[in-house]
Amino acid sequence: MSVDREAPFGQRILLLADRLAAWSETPDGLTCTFLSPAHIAVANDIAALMAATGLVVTIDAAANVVGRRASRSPQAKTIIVGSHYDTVRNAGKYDGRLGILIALVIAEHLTQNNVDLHFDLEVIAFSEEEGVRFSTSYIGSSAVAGLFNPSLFDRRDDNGVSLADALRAAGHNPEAIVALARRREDLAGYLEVHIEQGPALLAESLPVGVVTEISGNSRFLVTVEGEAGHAGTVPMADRHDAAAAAAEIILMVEQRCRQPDLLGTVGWLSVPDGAINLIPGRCELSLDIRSGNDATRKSAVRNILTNIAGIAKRRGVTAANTEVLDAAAVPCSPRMQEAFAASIARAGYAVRRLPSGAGHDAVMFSGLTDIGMLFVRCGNGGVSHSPRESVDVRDVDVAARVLLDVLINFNPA
Ligand code: HGY
Ligand code: MN
Ligand code: MN
Repeated sequence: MSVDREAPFGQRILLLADRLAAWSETPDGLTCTFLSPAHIAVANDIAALMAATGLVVTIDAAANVVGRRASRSPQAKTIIVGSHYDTVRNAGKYDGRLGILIALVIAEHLTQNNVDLHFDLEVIAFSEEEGVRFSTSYIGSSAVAGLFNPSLFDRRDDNGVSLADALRAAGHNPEAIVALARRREDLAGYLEVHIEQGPALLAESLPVGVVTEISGNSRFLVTVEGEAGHAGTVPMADRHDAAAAAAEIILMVEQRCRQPDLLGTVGWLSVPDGAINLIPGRCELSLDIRSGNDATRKSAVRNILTNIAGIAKRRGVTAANTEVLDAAAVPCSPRMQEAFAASIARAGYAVRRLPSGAGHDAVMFSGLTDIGMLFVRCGNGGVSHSPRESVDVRDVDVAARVLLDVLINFNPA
């Protein structure tokens, strides 16, 4: 294939994204969840790609793929550039992976041109950010940031497999995860390039943007227990229908979150062992509440949990809530925002700063080092978490050049 002289980095990166997207748990579409065979295959493929670019590669105990490029400076600090390689179900090809591949191609370019950055560079493909298989996000990045919670080892997937057993089955030692934590004093920063997953850059015809902050996110698993019964014999007034209660909960969440800077979503709903002629005795659902303002988010969570209890009481069912994520809103560091803004300006583009409604691995590093994120314009109205996710090769090339410029101009002191 001829090199796209207009966008050589972009072209190579999108070809690699296609290559990684070939590994999926489903015959149609892209699903790549934590430690599935497809997930393990992608990790091995990323490791091979990293090694081919000259990075020194390890797959760590949390299944992160880590490629290191040492500086010639003694006692050099490290800049981590990363994102995640797991996906949601029926995903797009670029969420997470684009950031890994941009970092990988730029590391390759630096090595090919014998550039010493005066800091060590770690390109990290994080293993689990979406929280699909074990309903817990950031397994990979929390391990590297020293925030992994060992109580998660007992968390079980839909097949009853524990996280610890899944790690062991994939050849990892769960007890080694704690040692993955990076030390504050060794880091000079964390950078992540990610698709915007929204319409702002598209609406303003901009290829890239500087992320100012990442929204806070509360997530719960809710189990509603009612009373199963025959659909043909139990009078409506005598029912304790778990699914009908869940339906009222969903509409209440939607109503409560209809205000500025607040989002509420019930992403999945399940009636275990349901049947067409059976009154649902049990219904399981997820809650995802987000805001850039933590007080707004916490207030909404309190109201929603109180309202769930009220709905349950009135309907004669029980509702049990398990919190699976409580991530505060985090700012991107002014230093890293300025680094990206200066590089975007040097590249000749307007500098647009925007918040992220989506969560990212960067959240895990916000208490440890300066974090910065660069968004890349999405097509198809900005859609993401969908096979319709799309990026333009020239925008990807711009993003790669901006990252290269940030790294070359970064003073780790
Ligand atoms: O849900 C999120 O914000 C991210 O895609 N994990
Ligand atoms: Mn995602
Ligand atoms: Mn993502």
